[in-house]
Amino acid sequence: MTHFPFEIAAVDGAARTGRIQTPRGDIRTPAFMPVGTAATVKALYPEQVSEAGADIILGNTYHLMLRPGAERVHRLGGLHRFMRWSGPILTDSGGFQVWSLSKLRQMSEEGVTFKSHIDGSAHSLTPERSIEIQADLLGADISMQLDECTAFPSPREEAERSMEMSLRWAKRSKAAFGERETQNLFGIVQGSTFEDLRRRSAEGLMEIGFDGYAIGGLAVGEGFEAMCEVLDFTTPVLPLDRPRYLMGVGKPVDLVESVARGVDMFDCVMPTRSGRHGQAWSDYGPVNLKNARFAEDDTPLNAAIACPASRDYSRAYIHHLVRAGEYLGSMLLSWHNIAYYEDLMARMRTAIAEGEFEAFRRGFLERWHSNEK
Ligand code: PRF
Repeated sequence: MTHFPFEIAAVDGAARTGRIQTPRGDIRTPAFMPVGTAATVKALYPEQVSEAGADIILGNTYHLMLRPGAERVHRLGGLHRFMRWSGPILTDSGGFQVWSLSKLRQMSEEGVTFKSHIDGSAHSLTPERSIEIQADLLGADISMQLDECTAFPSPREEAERSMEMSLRWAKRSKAAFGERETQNLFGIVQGSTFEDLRRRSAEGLMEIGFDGYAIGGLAVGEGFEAMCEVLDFTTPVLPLDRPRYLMGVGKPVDLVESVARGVDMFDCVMPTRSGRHGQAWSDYGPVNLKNARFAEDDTPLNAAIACPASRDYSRAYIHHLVRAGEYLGSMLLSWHNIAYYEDLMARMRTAIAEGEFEAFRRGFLERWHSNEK
């Protein structure tokens, strides 16, 4: 087995900081992965993403298999070369995106068939085909098993059936992946909000043996408290020495509370999507730059962040761009939001390394719940 080395430099409570060493560069953890769904972190150049502090980005099997097609990306040299991102890439397996985006999907033991949200054409994904797309054709550094994201709420019987099928798909994903020198494969824990199902899922995955363990099926409507509770009983079951990845999460406060519960990796469309919708993130929550109160605000979004979008442009200017529907408004806000998210991760890494994570967390929560912006 050739896990990427994961060196944990410091532990503070359940929180950990360290680095995952990949052939394409180190991933400092806790890590936030900007989402590059369609071979682009929307509205940003790869250089901006990297300079903002991202060590790794996420790509999507579902979108890339539909457009431009996984075989085409392969003929063009793989996803890294195609999009000019030389760092590590983690790809999601497609199950969740089929679930949330496609029309007329049909799940069976074999896999999932669905119609494209783009042109209605028919496609299918099996655990084996998802691995072929991710690892062989796109060339992902970290591939994810195909899973079924259980809807919330689900009756226990349904959550159990779904989790057991994801476990069988985990086994098939691992068999298809085989042993690889320079690529890793993560399993995905499901089981909805049921403690025994989450434990059974984690144990089943650990028996198969993965390079890292993701927690799926959260941030699907269960709410913040329930998500924290699931993390409370799920992360302690996972191996201490392998990365833990909470999929599709979240707001800054979700990241802080999840790191406190032992999560090492995150991805979310939040910073880029909300940037395109006129929002800027800070420790105090989101602010909408369209708001009239920014019309003559000559201060920057955040002078403490070493990113031009955060430091060198006034709120008044960004307010104007957003109001006028200018592309640059989306570009600057996406850039700032990625830099803010990466800065938040860097502050958490420092706090953990210094044994000050609880103080950081308290200070953060105070700012988050204050009414200042
Ligand atoms: N499974 C996969 N990708 C995901 C999820 C999941 O459960 C989620 C749930 N928040 C986001 N992305 N494969």
